[in-house]
Amino acid sequence: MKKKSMLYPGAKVAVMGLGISGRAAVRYALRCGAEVFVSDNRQQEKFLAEEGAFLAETNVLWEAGGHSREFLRRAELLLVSPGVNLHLPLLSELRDDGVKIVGELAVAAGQMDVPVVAVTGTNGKTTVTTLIGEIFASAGKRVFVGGNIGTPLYEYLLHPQDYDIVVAEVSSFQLESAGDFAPDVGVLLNVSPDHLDRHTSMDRYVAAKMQLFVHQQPGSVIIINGDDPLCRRLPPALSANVRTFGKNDAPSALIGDNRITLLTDSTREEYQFAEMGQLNDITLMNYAAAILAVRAQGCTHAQILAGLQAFRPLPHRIEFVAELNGVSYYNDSKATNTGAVIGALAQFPGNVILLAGGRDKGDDFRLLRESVAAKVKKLILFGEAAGLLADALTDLVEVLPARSMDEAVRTSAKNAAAGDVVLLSPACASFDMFTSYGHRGNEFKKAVSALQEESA
Ligand code: UMA
Repeated sequence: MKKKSMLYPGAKVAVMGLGISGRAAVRYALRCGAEVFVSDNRQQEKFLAEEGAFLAETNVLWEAGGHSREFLRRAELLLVSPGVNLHLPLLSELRDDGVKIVGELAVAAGQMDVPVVAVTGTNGKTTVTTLIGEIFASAGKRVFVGGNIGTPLYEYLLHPQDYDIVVAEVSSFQLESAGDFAPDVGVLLNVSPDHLDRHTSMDRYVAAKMQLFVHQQPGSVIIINGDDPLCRRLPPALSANVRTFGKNDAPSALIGDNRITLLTDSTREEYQFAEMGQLNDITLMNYAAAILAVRAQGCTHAQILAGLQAFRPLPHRIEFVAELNGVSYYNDSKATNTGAVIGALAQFPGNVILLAGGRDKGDDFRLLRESVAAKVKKLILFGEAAGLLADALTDLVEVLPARSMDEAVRTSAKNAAAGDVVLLSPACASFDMFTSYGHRGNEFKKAVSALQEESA
């Protein structure tokens, strides 16, 4: 049942951040008849043309170059973008002024009268969200796929009549300001250190992830990775309707050799993937989570298999790029934390030349030591975090520096022998040298193509 909306005609609503989420928040708040004003900490000269045009078109009051208490305290409700750190002192002052501070999940909570499946986790969120969306679509449902994946939930709220079901990717940033957001099905894929520069400790990061479950209603479903000790840290009050996936401790979805078996007290349902080639464990774990989620919403075995078969893996995730002189090149640019790199290295038998580096997010690179010692023969480092990575790993493996992606790829080619794997799996954010992880992965692919052309 729908709750009363936080946004109503005449409400004074401020929006912090004029990015993708903030602009959608403004559109939704205006649609609700609110009086809207916007605050962004970038200087006005740095606004993109589309952002300037948006401000002109919506004709909202705005401030740039910082957030001021005077401007924002006039609001009764402040909608924060995910990138806004909720521990900013200004936000405490505004709370003291009586301003209610929430994010997009809190606004959407209680406003969605269709089933909601929400997916979080350190790695794999976008893949599993996309996959769940595709299975629902192949089962004939009109599905809204949004959240951290790129389309804010405000866009759903603007056109709710168009959809039968919502699948939301949700980040730890969004969960910190989620209010009583309560999905019908909540999926937690895995938890390993990430974004610790913002969350400041693992306990806080895990607590943010657990927010996905704390307001769920009786009958809602919790799906977690049963092999991940941090996912198993579910508060005891949340133990009803938990389904697990993994290899150990009798999970609800058991990962086998290129197959997944769903097990209940009375039934056994097999999903075999022989015709899709040999799937690695990361893919099987993602598939298992997605199967449990769509099964909880009534999809049949046949619909699920059809959706899985139609699904194409997303780029930049252990993506095979080329083989050149017997050396295989893989682009795993989406690996922006140590957990993702450990998962990627586990997929190769050894002889890996690893390309890593970028902007540090507070990760402890010593977590890579065991995997690097076991699998990596040379380490090529670039970007701001190259020194930190070298400090953590230099006694284990030869380290070579690179100033650009092109140089990193050329150095790896010079140092590789037939049978080796060259893997870009950076363990860091991309923003020191690239505009996004996609840009970084594309530059890697370009550099590999250049080598191919030269060798041809
Ligand atoms: N800003 C402020 N004050 C602040 C911080 C930021 O004014 O204190 C302003 C910036 O100047 C900029 C705007 O806010 O104008 C950017 O807002 P934002 O960082 O929240 O980014 P959006 O463009 O709104 O995109 C956000 C998510 N970004 C982040 O979580 C950092 C996107 O996830 C998401 O796709 C989008 O909303 C739609 O929901 C991106 C991401 O990197 C992909 N997510 C992280 C991840 O996946 O690991 C969590």
